[in-house]
Amino acid sequence: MLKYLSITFVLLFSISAQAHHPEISADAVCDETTGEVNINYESWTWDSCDYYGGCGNTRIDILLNGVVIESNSFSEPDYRFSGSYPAPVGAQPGDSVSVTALAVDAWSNGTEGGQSRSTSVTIPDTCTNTSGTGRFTGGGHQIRVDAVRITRGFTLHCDLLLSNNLEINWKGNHFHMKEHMETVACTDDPDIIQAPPEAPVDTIVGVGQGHYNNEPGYTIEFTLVDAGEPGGDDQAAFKLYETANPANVIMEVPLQSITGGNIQAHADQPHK
Ligand SMILES: [Ca+2]
Ligand SMILES: [Ca+2]
Repeated sequence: MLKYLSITFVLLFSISAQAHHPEISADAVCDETTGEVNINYESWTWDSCDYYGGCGNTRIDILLNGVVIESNSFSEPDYRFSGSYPAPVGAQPGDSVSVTALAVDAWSNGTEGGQSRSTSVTIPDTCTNTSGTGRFTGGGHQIRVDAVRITRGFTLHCDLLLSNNLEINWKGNHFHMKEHMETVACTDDPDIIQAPPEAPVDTIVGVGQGHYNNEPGYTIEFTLVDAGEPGGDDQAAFKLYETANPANVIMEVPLQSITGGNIQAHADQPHK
């Protein structure tokens, strides 16, 4: 009898190991007063607490288009939480935005984390976001990552209202961003210490268009992370492709530590 019970226990435990995951629902809602789009989400534990006993989790990340924007936990009494976050700046009506809940920590019964569930929302016809908080600059020396250099210093604002500059050189090639199209996210990860200086954000993920070797019609996707001073922990990623033919990738550098220079996040500054 004891053996039978322990086998049953092992069986139940292995089922729960496969079964644990967060659930997610989300809506994109236009605030008619501010004209801004917010993404309202709710996440809850899939687990039946009575049955599996592992419904708690101390860290559930919420991601928009793959970028962590907030973290919370599943805890008593209802093992769920909800929140609201501005939709990506520059996203157009009809664009789809993915919303993901990811279990980062282990579940309360010891089951490892890593499970995720996603849904998507559509930017409404009635409004789009144009304002964001914070900006990023490259100070001091040229920023290097892999064989790619950001030259002339750059300025990238989280919103699309102010002037931006991004110029990249690699292996004799040149890209100059002419228009910052979309800020997918400007976020502050509590695990990343961006100071000095104090700044409300540490990561920018954006999309722009510009000239590749003086020819128009190219799109750049970029990620820049400020992880403090001097700059050795800062990270960058780039992907440059033909706008009309995204499969034609001209240059791609996955997210990695920069090997020279310094990325700095800042608070907004009154614009002249
Ligand atoms: Ca941070
Ligand atoms: Ca830095």
